[in-house]
Amino acid sequence: MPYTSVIRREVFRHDGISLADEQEAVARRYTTNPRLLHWVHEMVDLCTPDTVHWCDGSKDEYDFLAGLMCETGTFIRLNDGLRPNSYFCRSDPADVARVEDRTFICSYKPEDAGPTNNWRNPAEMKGILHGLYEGAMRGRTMYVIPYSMGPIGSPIAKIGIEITDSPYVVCSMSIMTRVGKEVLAALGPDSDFCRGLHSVGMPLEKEQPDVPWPCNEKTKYIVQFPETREIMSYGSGYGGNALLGKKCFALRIASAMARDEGWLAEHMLILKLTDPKGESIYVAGAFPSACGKTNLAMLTPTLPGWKVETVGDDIAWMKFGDDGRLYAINPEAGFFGVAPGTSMKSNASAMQTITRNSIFTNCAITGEGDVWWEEMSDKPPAYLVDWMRRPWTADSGRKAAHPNARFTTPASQCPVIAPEWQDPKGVPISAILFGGRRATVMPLVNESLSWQHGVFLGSIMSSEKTAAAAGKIGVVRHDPMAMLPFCGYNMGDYFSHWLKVGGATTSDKLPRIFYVNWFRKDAKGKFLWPGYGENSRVLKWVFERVTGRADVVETPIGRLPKPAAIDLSGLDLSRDTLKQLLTVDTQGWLAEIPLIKQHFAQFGDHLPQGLRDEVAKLEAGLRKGL
Ligand code: GTP
Ligand code: SPV
Ligand code: MN
Repeated sequence: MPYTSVIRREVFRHDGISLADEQEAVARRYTTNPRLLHWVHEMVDLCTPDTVHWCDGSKDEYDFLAGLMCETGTFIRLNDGLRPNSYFCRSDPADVARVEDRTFICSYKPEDAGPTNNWRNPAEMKGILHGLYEGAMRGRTMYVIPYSMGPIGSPIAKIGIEITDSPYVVCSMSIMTRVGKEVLAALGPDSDFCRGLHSVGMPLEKEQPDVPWPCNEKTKYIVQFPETREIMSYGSGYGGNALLGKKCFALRIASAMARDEGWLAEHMLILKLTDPKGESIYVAGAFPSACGKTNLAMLTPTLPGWKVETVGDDIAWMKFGDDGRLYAINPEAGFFGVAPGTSMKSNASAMQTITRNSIFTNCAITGEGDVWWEEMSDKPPAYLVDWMRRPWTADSGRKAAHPNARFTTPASQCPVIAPEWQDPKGVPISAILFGGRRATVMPLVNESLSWQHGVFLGSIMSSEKTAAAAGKIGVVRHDPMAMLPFCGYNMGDYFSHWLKVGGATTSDKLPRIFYVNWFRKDAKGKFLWPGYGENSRVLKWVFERVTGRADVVETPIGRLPKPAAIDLSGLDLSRDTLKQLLTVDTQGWLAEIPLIKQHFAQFGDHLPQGLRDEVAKLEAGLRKGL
């Protein structure tokens, strides 16, 4: 077997040394970093895999593992004439999304995890997990994945090592991050890294056949240790549960690093917006899972002459530059995007990105060997096999793709990727958008009155739950800055950190903060705003605000555009509807006040006074308007 060193278990077991000489020699071919060698040794001892494979991130390696998965039934190679070098994959129906109730933050003190996270004592949790990991990789290969979040060598980038027993994770990580020998070279002999251990939690006994999607149906743990920058994930192979660079490292662990080091790790898209004269600004946007980041990041403007290019679609790491402005990098190298709803009409750039070299998970497969999902085309193909491996036709009365079906695709293939998307110094951010999925109350767009007020608007964000996480969908919950499932420390301290960041530079250098809502509905449940490419009309207003040109109405909730300031040219939307989208629903906002107070109360002393002041100001302002 190429690329893989075989551990001779007998030698390995009885001679008392933790790793066979052969294995040691192989490991040293990749790195001399003693911390890394030691940790891999320890994990081999604990998980007892049959073989160890050090990933080099090469195309050969990817092809080899994809081929292996085709043999085991995990992957089906799609028709090369239709979608070259792409694979179709279906998960176990018990493993389809992030599991928030099985996600833990294990800080030494419970108050450092805060009221919105599941806390466990780190030593106790490690005890439980060690029990589970013991022999967990029996019959499997252990893959060691060196990866960089951010362009290798960027001062904002960070290195992680993921150990996993899932070849699906290896292939996905090589699309989503920068993997390979260059990362180990950048790590060098002395540096430290974020440790991530992942197992699907399904060891194989002798002669036991494997299944297409191994996982542990009953037991799942997604665990972060923010103080020691460690991640341990057990039992799931899906998305953010298993691709540890993404939510576990780039958000939960990195948010704690950012707090310590004075920067921001956020659940944000990054886009470049260019006006018809060729002037550009960069905008970041935090919307909860499955609430439109990928769509906005790749938007095709309906306004002539305007251009949107993509820097990132899910995560932003932002640090101050020497000029006092916030610079953002996209720590990822690929998109793990929601498939259902993606079409040439809604997101042509995403459709063009996924034409090749992509992995499709929990979509449906056509008779021709291509993928399909709801709304990909007006008319579904005559015959499909759905994500549950059942025959499917339009009158089956169920969805062909799982609502959290996803594509995994290289960012470099995106036709509107910004040329500077890999610039190691990042791009300067002029505006930050916050927004959730709200059928009522929240207007189409609203600019904050100050940084503190903007942080307040972010802190009271609420949204209907989507299929990106397991559990009931549609329930409105507070999801501050779209970070509820991703903040690795006390959310009250996180608010303070945001306020502190605002105090670290002059206000003219700070991004302006806006709150947007594409999801307002009328009495019949129809979206009031057309969304997608039409959101360019709102981006135009944001651009004009940042460059000091658009008129506003000052209200207690913030600065709203004068209705005439939103460019509706060429759009069939009545001024009446626009008025509805842009008025302050005073009664609706007043009804939110007790909910905001209740939401804030959970943080106790950790809630910064600045945000308390903002609720009081908002309430007084609304009452005055009655
Ligand atoms: P994660 O990858 O889970 O973090 O999600 P995301 O924020 O990138 O969400 P994405 O852009 O994939 O959008 C998810 C869903 O929102 C899809 O079903 C889209 O069709 C829908 N959506 C996106 N933009 C709009 C919009 O402007 N209006 C409406 N009505 N729906 C939208
Ligand atoms: C999200 O849920 O916000 C995602 C998908 O981006 S996952 O990587 O599974 O977390
Ligand atoms: Mn996300």
